[in-house]
Amino acid sequence: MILESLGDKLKAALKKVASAVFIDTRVIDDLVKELQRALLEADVDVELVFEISERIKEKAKEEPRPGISKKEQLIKIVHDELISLLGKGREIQVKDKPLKIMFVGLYGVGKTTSISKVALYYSKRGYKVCMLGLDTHRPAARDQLEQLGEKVKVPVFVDKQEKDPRKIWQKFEQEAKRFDVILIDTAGRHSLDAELEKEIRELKEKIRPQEVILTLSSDIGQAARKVVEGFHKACGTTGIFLTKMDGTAKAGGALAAASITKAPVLFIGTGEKPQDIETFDTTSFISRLLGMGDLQALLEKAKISIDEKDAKKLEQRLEEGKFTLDDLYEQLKAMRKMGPLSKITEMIPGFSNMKLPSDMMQVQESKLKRWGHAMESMTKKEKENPDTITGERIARISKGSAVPTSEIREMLKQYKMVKGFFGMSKGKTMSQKDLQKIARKMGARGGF
Ligand SMILES: Nc1nc2c(ncn2[C@@H]2O[C@H](COP(=O)(O)OP(=O)(O)OP(=O)(O)O)[C@@H](O)[C@H]2O)c(=O)[nH]1
Ligand SMILES: [Mg+2]
Repeated sequence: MILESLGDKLKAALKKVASAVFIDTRVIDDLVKELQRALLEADVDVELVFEISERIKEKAKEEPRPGISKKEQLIKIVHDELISLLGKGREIQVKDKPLKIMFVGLYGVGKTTSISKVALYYSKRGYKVCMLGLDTHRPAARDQLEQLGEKVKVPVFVDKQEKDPRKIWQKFEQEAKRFDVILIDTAGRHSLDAELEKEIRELKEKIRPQEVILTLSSDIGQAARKVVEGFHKACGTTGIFLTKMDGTAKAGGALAAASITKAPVLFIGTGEKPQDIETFDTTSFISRLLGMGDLQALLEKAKISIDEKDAKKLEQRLEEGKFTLDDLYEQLKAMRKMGPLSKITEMIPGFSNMKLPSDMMQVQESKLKRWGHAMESMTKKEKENPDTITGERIARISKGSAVPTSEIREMLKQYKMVKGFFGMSKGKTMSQKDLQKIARKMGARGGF
């Protein structure tokens, strides 16, 4: 897939959001950081990356609409911001015939090749298409266009003697009117210098095309902004043909720069052959890039295993220092559904960089069941304040539930441990040492 590595990085960042237990500023900051790294690696303009980061942080502060979880809201914000980063695409309609499309761009970016691709695209759709060669700068340009015309079976108009492209247009203007779509090839330069600017401006005035398409090579990277802005200023580009998408991981720069001038990417070139053309639809491109299908599934799964409201409640209880045996039990049940705690702690903000032994907090299903039974034999007060459970009470509970006293003691120890564990980590990052201490204690008891 195009921009595979950018896609992978964005997907990974969003998956973390989807599986996070709480969405707090740390999750948001981490997400933004990862997004920045991924976009910069794909060569998106630094300023644009900064803008998108700020907007995501700002929007993430808003309360989600009813029925939408904080997670879904955050993923939607990223999705929408990426779409706005690339700009809304559009389809060129062949309305007023002939539709004149003039192609401009620097040397060797793929103008002539792209014209033959667009020619094939429209002729396949039943339109009468012709190509007109106005690149008088490079001697071989007109031959190249003729050859491409033969390949895609579209008539080509060229004049190999005439040096002034405006005169060539004059000569073929009448004849070209018989066609639905006229595709006009112009000359490139190494940079958008005064000479090129003058040439395309004069041509545009003379031809009055409905569309002026800037052909841009997708490996242009950070330089894209300057080129896009320059051409837009010189000749009011209406859209972009992005070439060579097959050959670069850095296309993010060119893609994102397109939105700067509101001249969207209309087509992308994905190879050297005339059929290597795709129309560009921002929404579906972004959905593909982010793997929205996968993400949706992940969100669903996360919803089943841990209810966000419950998670919030738990967070609050922990903050207030109220953590009951019921809470422990519910958490352990939820964790069983989601997988080992070490996996889950990766998703909890603040715990993400802690390395837990993989079997820590793994409670066997059967043991968890017995703990449940023991809890049924406890009073509400006991569950809310397990520290008050003395040896005598343990014996009573054991009798009532048929759970051995040793297991009840173990459960109470676990409770203390988890309470301490969360209490310690809330609001500050635990050191690796703290953690190892706890892990050793827990591991030694072999419980969860
Ligand atoms: N891989 C790949 N190569 C492409 C693509 N588009 C164009 N090319 C190649 O890029 C090279 C330059 O293409 P041209 O169409 O001659 O470029 P141009 O902008 O017309 O060049 P000048 O007229 O000299 O300014 C050729 O070798 C094309 O085959 C694309 O989408 N993918
Ligand atoms: Mg050319």
